Amino acid sequence: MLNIVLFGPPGCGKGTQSEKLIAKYGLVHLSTGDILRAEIANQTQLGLEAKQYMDKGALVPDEVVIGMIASKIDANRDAQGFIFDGFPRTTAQAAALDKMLAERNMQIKCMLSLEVPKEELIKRLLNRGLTSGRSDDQNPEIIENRIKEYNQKTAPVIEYYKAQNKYKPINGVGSIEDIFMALCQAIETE
Ligand code: B4P
Repeated sequence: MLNIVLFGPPGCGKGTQSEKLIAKYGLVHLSTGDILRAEIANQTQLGLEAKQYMDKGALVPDEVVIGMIASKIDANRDAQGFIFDGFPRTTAQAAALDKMLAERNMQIKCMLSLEVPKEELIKRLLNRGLTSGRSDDQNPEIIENRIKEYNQKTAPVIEYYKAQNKYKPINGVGSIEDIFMALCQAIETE
């Protein structure tokens, strides 16, 4: 089973590259951002709570996000593997994911970390904001806050996977195709 964490700051290309990896390896896509946006669109209790954080560019509380993931894994028990996109975003989420997977005799194979400089992230997100309709992509201050949240709370997750020898940095600047090839190579040279 091929279980991959696709990691990196907001706008680094996680969603973009996930689509291509899914098509190539037949994996199930678990994007916490997409799940949360669907909850908001359906105006569920969870969505209403998450929206307050997402609109500010803050992370949604761990217990809310962790609770969403186990049920998604269980709904896809015959999957060939999963891409975890945008999850884990804190070390508490990373530890919870390991526990959840171990209980199901599964584990993470590697963490692919897309590395992109801040100025490029801001440019990409503002550009996506022109068409995405996402309020968190349209305001430079909110984007700054998302990057700050990443640096403070999410970047430490790298150390968690480094300690397990699963961290693989990938240059996230360049053509989408070249970056995809680098990701595939990292997966296949395991
Ligand atoms: P996410 O939905 O995960 O969104 P993201 O990080 O903004 O985007 P992603 O990284 O997937 O976008 P991509 O680069 O592909 O999170 C949104 C919010 O949800 C968070 O702020 C948080 O509030 C909440 N949340 C989600 N998960 C959570 C968790 N686990 N815990 C707590 N809170 C959570 O695309 C960006 C743009 O770049 C696109 O326009 C794309 O076309 C472009 N692009 C991609 N690759 C490119 C390249 N190589 N060159 C040029 N442009 C490129």
